Amino acid sequence: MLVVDKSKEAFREALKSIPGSVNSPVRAFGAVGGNPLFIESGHGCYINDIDGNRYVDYVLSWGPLILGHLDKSVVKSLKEILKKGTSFGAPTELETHLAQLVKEAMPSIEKIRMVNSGTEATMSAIRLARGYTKRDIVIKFDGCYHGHVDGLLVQAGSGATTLGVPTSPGVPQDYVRNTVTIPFNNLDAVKEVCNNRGEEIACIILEPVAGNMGVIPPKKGYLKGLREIADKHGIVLIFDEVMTGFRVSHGGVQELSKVTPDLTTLGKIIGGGLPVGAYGGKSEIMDCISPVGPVYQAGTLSGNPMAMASGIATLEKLKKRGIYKKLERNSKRLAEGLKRSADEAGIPTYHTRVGSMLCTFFSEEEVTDYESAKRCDTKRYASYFHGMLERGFYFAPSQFEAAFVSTVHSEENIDATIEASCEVMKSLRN
Ligand code: KE4
Repeated sequence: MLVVDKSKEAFREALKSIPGSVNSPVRAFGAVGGNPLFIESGHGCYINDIDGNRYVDYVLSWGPLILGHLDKSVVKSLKEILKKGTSFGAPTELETHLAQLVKEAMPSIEKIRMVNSGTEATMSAIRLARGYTKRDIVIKFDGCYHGHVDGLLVQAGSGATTLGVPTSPGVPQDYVRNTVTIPFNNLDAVKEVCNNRGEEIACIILEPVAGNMGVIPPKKGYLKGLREIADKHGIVLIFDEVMTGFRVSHGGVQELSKVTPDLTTLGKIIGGGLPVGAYGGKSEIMDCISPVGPVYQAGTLSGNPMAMASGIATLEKLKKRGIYKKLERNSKRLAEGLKRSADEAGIPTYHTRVGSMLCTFFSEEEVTDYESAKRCDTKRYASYFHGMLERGFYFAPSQFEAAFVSTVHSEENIDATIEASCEVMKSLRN
């Protein structure tokens, strides 16, 4: 049994000042029960809670820490920057450097604007697509999550689904009347909407590999089909690669699928653990953004030196030969082992993986969209989560999230995870 007395005390103390003791809802353990662990530190693939328990971390701050905690080159870069200052509210060459690293990896991005979160990135990209096309309608997909943008909090995934509020109160009907939501992986439904209203539609935004209803890859031909529909109707195709960018491969899903979006949104890994988001794409579209064009967007700390330095150190390291090969090898080893642990225990599960993001759905059926994801046995997921936690393995406290592998998870870490999973899966047999 985990001793978490200090976390319990910290939870009680935090509740007096912070709603649910958390600054982001999905951290609250709402879907799995119990109180959140309060974390003291992280190093490599481990995190330590304030009670001194150590866990192998598969959340990695929800994706950013692909190099693990306290990567040496990230820490070194931050120390260097700290000698010069933290923020100037004026351009620095660091911003240009990070922009160039992103463009190298994703050639579809000719121009890019830094912001401070994935939410800001998607919010800005939507406004830009509307300004560029002079159209209002946005198509999104059930279960995809693009941050807490008012107009996109409709049938949203991640924390919204975890907490059972996929369409949030407080968002006026007026804000969502221009948002059309369509089931993920259903190309015919997109065709139908676009054939009827194509000339009103500003953009289609999606997670090209969904990671906020668990991990759900696109069906064969789906992304290519969306590209063709967007071209036919003059619609801006936005790949929200906040999670998948530099995660599923160096160039993200657009590299793996060879399908090119018009705009891409990024976050997480490009900040290496500091707050960053970005949106970018064709110059013709990006030049509509102020101060070049009329579409307004701004941010006090956008492109700040600390976040840029952390992102540069991370992306420079990710250019190293073989780093994604090793990540692929270890992620495959983990995914196959977790599947084996469930099969041997006779527990029905459905496993997905793209690169180093993966998911164990507690489901007897294939999970290909939001409806099938929502039919998962979330109670059984909660039991699995706690069983793994007690054995020192920290997975996402929700069935509707991804597990992430870092470059510093060793084969030993992975084999120990699989061994623990075998025990926990057996314990789930009724
Ligand atoms: P942020 O505003 O949280 O930086 O990014 C929003 C966002 C946008 N697009 C995608 C594809 C995302 O996955 C996210 C954020 N992901 C969640 C994890 N599922 C962040 C965790 C949280 O909300 O605390």
